[in-house]
Amino acid sequence: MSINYSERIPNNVNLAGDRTLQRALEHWQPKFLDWWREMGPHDFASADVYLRTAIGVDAQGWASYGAVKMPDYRWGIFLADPIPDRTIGFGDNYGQPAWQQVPGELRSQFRRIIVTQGDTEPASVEQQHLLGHTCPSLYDLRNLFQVNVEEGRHLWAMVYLLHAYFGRDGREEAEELLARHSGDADKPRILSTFNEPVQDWLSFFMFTYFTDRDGKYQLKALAESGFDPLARSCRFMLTEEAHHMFVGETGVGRVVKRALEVMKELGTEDPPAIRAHGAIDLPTIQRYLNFWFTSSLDLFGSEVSSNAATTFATGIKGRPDESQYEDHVCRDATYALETPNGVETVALRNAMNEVMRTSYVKDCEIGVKRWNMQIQRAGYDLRLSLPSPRFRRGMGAWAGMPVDPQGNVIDRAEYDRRCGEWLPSEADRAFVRSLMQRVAEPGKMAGWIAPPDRGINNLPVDYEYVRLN
Ligand code: BYC
Repeated sequence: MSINYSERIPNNVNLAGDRTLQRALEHWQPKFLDWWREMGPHDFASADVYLRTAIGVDAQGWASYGAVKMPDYRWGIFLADPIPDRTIGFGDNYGQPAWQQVPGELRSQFRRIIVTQGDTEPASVEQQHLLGHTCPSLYDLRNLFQVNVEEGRHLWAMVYLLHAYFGRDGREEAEELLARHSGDADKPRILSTFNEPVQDWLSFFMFTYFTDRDGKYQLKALAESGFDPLARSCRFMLTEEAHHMFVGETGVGRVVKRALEVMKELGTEDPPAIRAHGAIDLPTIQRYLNFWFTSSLDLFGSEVSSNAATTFATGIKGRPDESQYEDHVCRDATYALETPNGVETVALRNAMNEVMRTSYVKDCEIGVKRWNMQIQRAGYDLRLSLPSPRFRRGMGAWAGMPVDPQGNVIDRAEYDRRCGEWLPSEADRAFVRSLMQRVAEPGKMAGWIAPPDRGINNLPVDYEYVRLN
C-alpha cells in the first residue's frame, strides 16, 4: 500500500478507514509536537535542514531528500509490506499463522515490550537536546537532526501499535511515553542507558555506534515477532536505523583519524600534547568506548531471564535473524553460561538475552576493527578494544562485580582505584566538553574531528546542510 501524504498523519495503514483510531492519533499528534518543541533539538525550529523523509517502504527509493524545518517534518506510520501467509518462526507456536491481532493472554507482555521499545526513542532525542549548539560542522548537525526526527518517527511507530491494538491502556501508555523524561528524578526513562547524559559529540558518536546497535538487535528480534503488525513496524524501522549506526561508526572513525593526524604532526603519542593541540587522544577515546559499550550491554537484560524464556516460548520476541538457527523451538536445548560462580548450564530459552548480547558484541567488533586499521596504517601500535562483557555491568550475574576490562575479577579496592584509567574521569569529560565549540560554516570542521569522506546523498561535504535562519 502506498503512503498517503495528504492526510494529517502520513501512513500506509489505511488510517482513513478507521475514523476512531485516526481521531485518537490526531489527538495525540499535538501533544507529540509540544513534546518535540520542548524536548527536541533546542533552538533550531526555524532552521532549514536537508532531511530524508520516508515516502515508501520498498528497499529502493523509500526516501526523498530536501530542506525541511523540523517541526514540519512529516512523521508518519509506515509498516513494511506484509509477507503473504507468514507463519510464526520460533517457540511453541512455531509454524502457526502469524497473528494480526494480539492474543488476549499475551496482551500485557506485548504491551510491556512495545512500551519499553517506544520509551527509548523519545529518550534518545531528549538526551541529545542541546547537542546542536556545539556541532563540529553543518554536516554533523544535519546528521544529528536526521537521527532525531527518525527517533521521533520510531516513537510514532510504537504509539500506532498501542493505539490500534491496546485500547484505552494503549492510549494511556502513549501519553506516558511523553511524560517520562531522560534523567528525570521522578519520572525517568525505563532503561538505564537512556538516562545517561549525552553532553558532547564523542558521547553522541559512541551512543549511535553502541546504543543504536542495541536498537538494531532488539528491532531484529521484534521483527521476528508472531504479532505481524509489530514485526512489520520493526522491519521498516531497521531501514532507518542503519544510518544512525553509520553516523556512529564514521563519527568515531573521524575522531580517531584526527588524533592520528595530530600524532603524526607532533611526532608524539603523548595525550597531553595531543590535547594541547585540540584533538582527542586515543586513550580518552578508549575510555568513552568502555563507558558506552558496557552501558549498552545492560540493555539486553539479565543472562538468565524468565521474561526472555516466556517471550521466546510464546512467540512474542525471537532471536535476531532467527533463520540462521536450525532449532527454532529450543525446548530442550541448553546454554553454557559463564557466571562469577563458574560455568552453569541453563535452559537455552532462559538464556535468550545472552544469545542476543553475544551476537551484538560480534557486530560491535566490526567497527573497532576498522578504527584499528586506521591506527595500524598510520604506523602506531596502540589498538582500541571492546572490554570484556563482564566489566562494569549493572544488570545480570556480573552486576556490581569488581572486574577489570580483561574480564578478571580483582580486588574491590584496586577496581575502585583503577576505574579512572578505564572510564572517562570528570577531567576527561571537562576536556572533551571544552572542545565542543559550534562550527557552522559550510565545509568547515572543528579541529578535533576529520572531515567525512563524502557528503550526504551525493552532495559535496561543503554543502549547506543546515541553513540557520
Ligand atoms: N535498565 O528479565 P530481565 C533502541 C528490567 S534500543 C533498566 O533481565 P528482560 C534505541 C526489565 O525491564 C532497544 N531496567 O530482562 C537505541 C525487567 O523489568 P520488569 C530498545 C532494565 O525483561 C538508541 C527487569 O529489569 N528496545 O531502540 O528479559 C536510540 C528484569 O529484566 C534493564 C528494547 O529494549 C536496563 N538496562 O529484557 C533510540 C526491546 N534491563 O519488567 C532507540 C524491548 C532490564 O521486571 N524490551 N531491565 O519491571 C525488551 O525486550 C526487554 O524489556 C529488555 C529486558 C531486553 C529490555
